[in-house]
Amino acid sequence: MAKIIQSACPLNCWDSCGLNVTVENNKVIKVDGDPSHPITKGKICGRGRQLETRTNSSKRLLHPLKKINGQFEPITWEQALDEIAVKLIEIKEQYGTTAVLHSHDYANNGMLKNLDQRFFNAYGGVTELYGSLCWGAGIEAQKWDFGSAYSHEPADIFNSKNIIVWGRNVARTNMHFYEKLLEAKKRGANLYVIDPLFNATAKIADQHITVKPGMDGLLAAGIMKEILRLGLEDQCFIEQHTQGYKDLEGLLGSISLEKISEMTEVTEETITHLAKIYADKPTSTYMGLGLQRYRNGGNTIRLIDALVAVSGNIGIAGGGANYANLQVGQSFAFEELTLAGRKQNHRQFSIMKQAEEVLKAADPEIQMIIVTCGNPLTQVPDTYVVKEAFSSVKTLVVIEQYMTDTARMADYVLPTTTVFEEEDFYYSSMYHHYVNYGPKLVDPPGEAKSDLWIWTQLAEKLGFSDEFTFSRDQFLEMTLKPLAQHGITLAKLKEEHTVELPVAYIPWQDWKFETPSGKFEFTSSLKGDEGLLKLAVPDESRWANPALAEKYPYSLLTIHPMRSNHSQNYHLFALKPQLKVEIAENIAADLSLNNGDYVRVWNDRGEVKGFISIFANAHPDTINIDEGIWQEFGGSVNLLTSNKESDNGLGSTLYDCLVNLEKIN
Ligand SMILES: Nc1nc2c(c(=O)[nH]1)N[C@H]1C(S)=C(S)[C@@H](COP(=O)(O)OP(=O)(O)OC[C@H]3O[C@@H](n4cnc5c(=O)[nH]c(N)nc54)[C@H](O)[C@@H]3O)O[C@H]1N2
Ligand SMILES: Nc1nc2c(c(=O)[nH]1)N[C@H]1C(S)=C(S)[C@@H](COP(=O)(O)OP(=O)(O)OC[C@H]3O[C@@H](n4cnc5c(=O)[nH]c(N)nc54)[C@H](O)[C@@H]3O)O[C@H]1N2
Ligand code: SF4
Ligand SMILES: [Mo]
Repeated sequence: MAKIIQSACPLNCWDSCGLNVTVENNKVIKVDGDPSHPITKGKICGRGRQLETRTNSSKRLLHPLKKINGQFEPITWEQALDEIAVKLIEIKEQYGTTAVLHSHDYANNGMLKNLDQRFFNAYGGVTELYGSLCWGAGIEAQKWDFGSAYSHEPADIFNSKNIIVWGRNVARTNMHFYEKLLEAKKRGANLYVIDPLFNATAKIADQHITVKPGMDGLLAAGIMKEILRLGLEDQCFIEQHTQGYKDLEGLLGSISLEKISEMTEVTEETITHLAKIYADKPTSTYMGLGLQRYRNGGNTIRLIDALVAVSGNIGIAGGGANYANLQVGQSFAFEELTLAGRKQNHRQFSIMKQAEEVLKAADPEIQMIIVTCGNPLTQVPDTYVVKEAFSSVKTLVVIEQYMTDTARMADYVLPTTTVFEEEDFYYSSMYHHYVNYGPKLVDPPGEAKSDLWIWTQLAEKLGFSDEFTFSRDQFLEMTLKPLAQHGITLAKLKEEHTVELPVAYIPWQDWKFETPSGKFEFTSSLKGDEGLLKLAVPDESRWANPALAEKYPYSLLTIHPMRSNHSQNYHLFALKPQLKVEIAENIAADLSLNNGDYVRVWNDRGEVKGFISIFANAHPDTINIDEGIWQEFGGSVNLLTSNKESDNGLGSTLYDCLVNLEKIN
């Protein structure tokens, strides 16, 4: 008999939905939304529904594989784990444990996915990645300004008179926030969308403001200039709760509004209009992650934070500089779970430049890469270099559900479970603050095993099995310890399936910031001279590099796909996916291109080919190709992107990318 069981979406996504999963005869039949979830209320997206296909697909990896003479051969788990363990022991003895690189991302939001760190720490400490391809520049920026990156609770949007969605593709990437926007509009709020693309959220906005990609920091500076000129700033907040205001005034005085309008390609009139909207409080700002994936990404977010501060929209209902919600992750204990104190050796590579670092590494050279929850061959910038690096190491181990571009390169591929085949709980530090429980619903196919099982077996072979003699429940309980005082236990989570975490609904309401000064810092006291705000521009722009802009006149965005979570769904589509090159109308006119034309897009790093789709109302000279597409379908788009880090070192510059384009046959 079919049964419907509550579960959770594990995907790296703003929404962290509650699911209702229909199971019959040890098989997942259907994935739906859980109507009782307080935020996601029974609605889910296509990626969530596709978890059924992700679980049942005949393309699943079913057996451990070893590459022998260039071909994958199935081997037993015993052989695979024995051989990997022997290599790990030899590497430790000969080169030291940091000769192993752990390459990962966050493809699964399960708490127990963090146990990979426990394994590597107990092994002795490997080369780890720091920074984030995703949101790194902005998180660091808000740490400098506020002390941390916190968002208002979802229902607070109904207190906003004006809502600014700044570079977040809400209708596509954050569907439950989109529903809130529709409701807020119905209740009378005005919605403004600032984005180079006329996306589905822009379509419901009262006004869509297009901006030259990467120029949002300057736009924020222009809006602040106008706020000051019109005397609309919040004097009281500035005087009592901020530091570095004089520096900010100096910076704003160093550039004219005319120049800002020229550089941002936004009219002076629009900038003045936005100044009035910010002053007509409460105005909330919801930033996306796209707008900080530039060389100047840290400064961009800091200037937007400064705008929210100057206009007095911090710590008030209906306001906020909403970017991420780190309060969620901070609710749990990680020390005991990951055994951070156990590592004896330590080396870090930036996640952006991991490939370049592998190629450069000496003392010790990288002997082995182990990949978990990531597909670097499609997702990490500068794919040529990633390919070179990942094929240069002696042993590449990839723990995967599918034969991805990265898995294809591996020496060992270890088949792992999907969400419904193991127990865990799931959360996202991006939007809402509810945690969802996901029980084990079905057995994995073939010989697929959970990541935790793999770590446990390897730990035994390496002589630290004691660190893994805990049940799943015991591991989960470890992380929930700080929540016991709030009555949140594993038993409660299992019973209720979704539990609200004790976080601030309106962050910074007491205006006590987590910065060194305790104030909002226009000039960060964490960083010396580096702490001053700057009017920075993207590296690949006519302002920073006119010669490059001459050769490559178009800005390339590679935003997140509608129907796939990054690279996870393309191979499961009924129709073979194609690479779509979306271009602004002026490019189509200049190059006489029509929908469906086959084109080559290139720069000094690489090229991809695909089919034209003309994007109405996009900012001039802007191109988009959705990210995530596999090599066999025309990818990776990261053949074109740069592995440079953002200004503050912790973010990517994936959208800071100039290209050229031509029609081919
Ligand atoms: N469908 C779907 N949803 C997803 C994901 C997915 O892969 N697919 N991934 C999830 C993950 S991991 C993340 S990080 C989030 C990301 O969520 P978002 O931040 O919404 O998505 P991105 O695709 O990173 O950024 C897209 C928006 O930023 C705009 N943008 C780009 N450059 C600029 C700029 O310079 N200025 C301004 N103002 N706007 C700019 C783009 O035009 C686009 O509208 O989405 C999550 N949700
Ligand atoms: N050009 C460009 N590049 C981008 C982006 C962009 O906007 N443009 N976005 C960036 C962003 S925001 C992010 S977050 C990253 C995402 O980068 P990744 O996290 O690397 O991308 P995914 O495709 O989500 O997942 C990678 C793999 O993890 C596997 N996986 C899923 N669950 C599990 C599990 O439980 N265990 C194991 N071992 N594996 C699992 C999946 O099968 C998948 O193949 O990409 C970044 N790259
Ligand atoms: S991918 Fe995001 S929106 Fe879709 S079901 Fe999962 S959590 Fe919900
Ligand atoms: Mo992300």
